[in-house]
Amino acid sequence: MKKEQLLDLYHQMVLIRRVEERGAELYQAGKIGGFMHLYIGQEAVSTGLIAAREPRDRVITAYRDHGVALNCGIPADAVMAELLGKATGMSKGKGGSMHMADTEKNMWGGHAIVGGHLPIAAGLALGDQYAKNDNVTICMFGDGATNIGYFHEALNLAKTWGLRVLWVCENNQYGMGTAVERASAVTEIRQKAEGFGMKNGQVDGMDVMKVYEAATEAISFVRTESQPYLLEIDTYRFRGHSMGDPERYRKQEEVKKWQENDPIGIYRKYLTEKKTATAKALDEIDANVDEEVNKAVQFAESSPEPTMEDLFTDIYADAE
Ligand SMILES: Cc1ncc(C[n+]2csc(CCOP(=O)(O)OP(=O)(O)O)c2C)c(N)n1
Ligand SMILES: [Mg+2]
Repeated sequence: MKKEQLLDLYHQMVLIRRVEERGAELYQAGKIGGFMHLYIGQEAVSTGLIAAREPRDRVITAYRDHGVALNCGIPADAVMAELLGKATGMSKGKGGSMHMADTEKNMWGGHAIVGGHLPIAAGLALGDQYAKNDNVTICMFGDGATNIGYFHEALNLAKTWGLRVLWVCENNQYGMGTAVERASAVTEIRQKAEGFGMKNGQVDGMDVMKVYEAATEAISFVRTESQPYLLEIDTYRFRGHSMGDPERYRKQEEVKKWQENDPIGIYRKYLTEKKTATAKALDEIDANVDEEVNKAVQFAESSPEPTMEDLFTDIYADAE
């Protein structure tokens, strides 16, 4: 990767962190409605993964989607406005936190039903197979989703039909308040691919470079072999499951231990040790991100609400 690309990854990770920190403040101030799930701690996962795709490759994820939206190139203004339910949001303020999407950027959502988007990913890949192209669909989901029937149905079809899907399990150790070992028969999620004869791998999700390398390899396999692949990415969410989670299911010492492996800190160390950038240059990126996020908040707060008429648009697709 060239220096500019390496620094762009740093920018993306800090941008996700700051957008969500401000989002949390606005939520607590009552300016954001509905559920909101923060990605803080998991930034290296989507950043490394999406850096490895080509723009023609599709991305689809669950409700912890703000980072994915930003990595796909949706501007912070549109993400912040969507969080605040404003008409200038990328889903016109009608989707909110869990439904970030922009198909022009090949970001196919933002889905709130656990596991519900896995069959949709298989459908996207089936569409590409019909169209005889070699686009890859990257489908991200949590560890909890792998205990749901949809996961098994979608992986089975993908392998049977040779669909180009990179299945990515973000194993953040918990599904709401339930630890992986309390809900899943195997704690190494990648093993679940073995039952479908599917190639699989596992990578440290706190290190953006490791994620990028593993994802590059996996995407290349899926594209050239016309076969699915399951990549387990081990990570941790530093905040609660959603806003207002009292976190009685885990100890603060455990959270602190993972926080010592902050993905942004690890990447800063990598960049400075490799002399790609000085600490001062990275601080400048931090300051630029602060400015970018301040502007996004101002944009969102001063944007109009959707109108009553907007309630009746975007319900049915026009027949072509
Ligand atoms: C079908 C369904 N069942 C239950 C829920 C409630 N629910 C929301 S998030 C969640 C936990 C999912 O955990 P995981 O897949 O590990 O994702 P994470 O939140 O850790 O990113 C549950 C059970 C839901 N949204 N959909
Ligand atoms: Mg989880």
